[in-house]
Amino acid sequence: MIYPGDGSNYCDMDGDHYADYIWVGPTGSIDIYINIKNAPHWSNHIGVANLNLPREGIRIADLDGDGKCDVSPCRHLVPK
Ligand SMILES: [Ca+2]
Ligand SMILES: [Ca+2]
Repeated sequence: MIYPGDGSNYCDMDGDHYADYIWVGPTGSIDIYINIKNAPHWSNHIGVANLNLPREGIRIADLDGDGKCDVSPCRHLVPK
C-alpha cells in the first residue's frame, strides 16, 4: 500500500463495504469519519487514538481479513 503524504486515507473501518475517511495527523493522531452514504457528508468526527508516531509509520489495511480495516504502527518505516 502506498501511503499518501497528506494523511488522507480511505478504508472501510466498520465493515459495511463503503470506504470511510481516516485522517492520520503528522504525529500519529487518528481520526475517523464514517461514510454515511450521503456524499459529500460524513459522520461526525470519531477520535480514535494518538500513536505518537510520524504518520509515515502508520499503515491502514485489513490485516486479519474480517472486512474491517485495521491500524498498524510500523516503527521500522519511520525515517531516522
Ligand atoms: Ca464503512
Ligand atoms: Ca480487519
